[in-house]
Amino acid sequence: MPPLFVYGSLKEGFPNFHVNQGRRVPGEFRTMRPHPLYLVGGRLPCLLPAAGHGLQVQGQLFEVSDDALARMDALERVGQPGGYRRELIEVQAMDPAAPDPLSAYVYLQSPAMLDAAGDHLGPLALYTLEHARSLRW
Ligand code: PCA
Repeated sequence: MPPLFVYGSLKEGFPNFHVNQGRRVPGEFRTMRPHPLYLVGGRLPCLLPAAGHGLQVQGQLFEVSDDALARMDALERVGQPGGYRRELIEVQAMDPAAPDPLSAYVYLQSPAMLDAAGDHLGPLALYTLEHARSLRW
């Protein structure tokens, strides 16, 4: 089972971390390629599949069981209209001494949802606690 890369509310210390039953891989990670990360509607962090646009996005890596993944898939409404898709992405540890990049699951949003939502902030390299706390920016 590939690990899960989280960049938003499922990070340790963030509002949905209680739903994340994974085991954290120490350190910080980032996407190998730039990806657009937007804060949508003032609060929802959305990573888009458009590799090559935006910035390399920072997040955390978790070893996950089927059960843990299923709980987070339900939270992110995977497979439902307007929900996230879970796909594989290449990530690397930010520690320069770290080994090679690896493949990890990540929750992506569709550009159509972003267009429909209207206002968005970004592209961002990092979703912060300030973003998580602000209902509007
Ligand atoms: N939760 C998932 C995707 C966006 C969000 O808020 C995450 O933290 O990666």
